[in-house]
Amino acid sequence: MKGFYFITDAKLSLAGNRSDVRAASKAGARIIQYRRKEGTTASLYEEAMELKGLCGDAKFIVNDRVDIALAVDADGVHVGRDDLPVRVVRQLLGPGKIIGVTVRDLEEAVQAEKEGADYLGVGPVYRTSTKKDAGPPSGIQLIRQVRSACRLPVIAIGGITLGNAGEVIKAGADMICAVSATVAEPDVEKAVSDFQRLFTYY
Ligand code: TZP
Ligand code: MG
Repeated sequence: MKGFYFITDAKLSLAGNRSDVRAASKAGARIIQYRRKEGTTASLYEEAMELKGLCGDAKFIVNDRVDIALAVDADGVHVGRDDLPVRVVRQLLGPGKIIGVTVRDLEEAVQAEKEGADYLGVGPVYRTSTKKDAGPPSGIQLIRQVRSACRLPVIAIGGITLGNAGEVIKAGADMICAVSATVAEPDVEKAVSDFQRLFTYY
């Protein structure tokens, strides 16, 4: 799959998750991830249920929380090193669901592929202040390395803007994810459309 991967961020958002998800879906985002680090399980469940209904043709992925993904019958889950291991997530979700894994180096990428991930979230490619513990930037070199060593779709994340997204796609990213460059923009639909359009050029 090629195109834009949207992630919610209620803290950075100007218009709120609901409005952002509607805008991202309208602009043609291929995947929409519900990412929320705070709040009760009840409120996460309720919001996930609502957002899933606004995704249209985009796949709906829940960050971290396998229980919420199962509860709302999401298309998949995105996990990182602080979350359940991929093989356990697979046991819980079954074969038909999407499991995305955050990887920060080539070794983690190869490992995640072996364990049965469906796509690799690679980064942070550039410096980012959106995720405080994202680690040091990898640069586009890591995108190239993962692209040539792994067969899974590569989703680039971290500090990506309209200005640098082209070189990230050229380095081999199948999808681009940009949080602050979309949710913190006054016109989220336009911002996502602009990213999505890059895939017709590169
Ligand atoms: N994972 C790695 S970097 C990141 C996440 C969730 C945040 C990316 O945000 P931004 O604003 O696009 O740099
Ligand atoms: Mg996580």
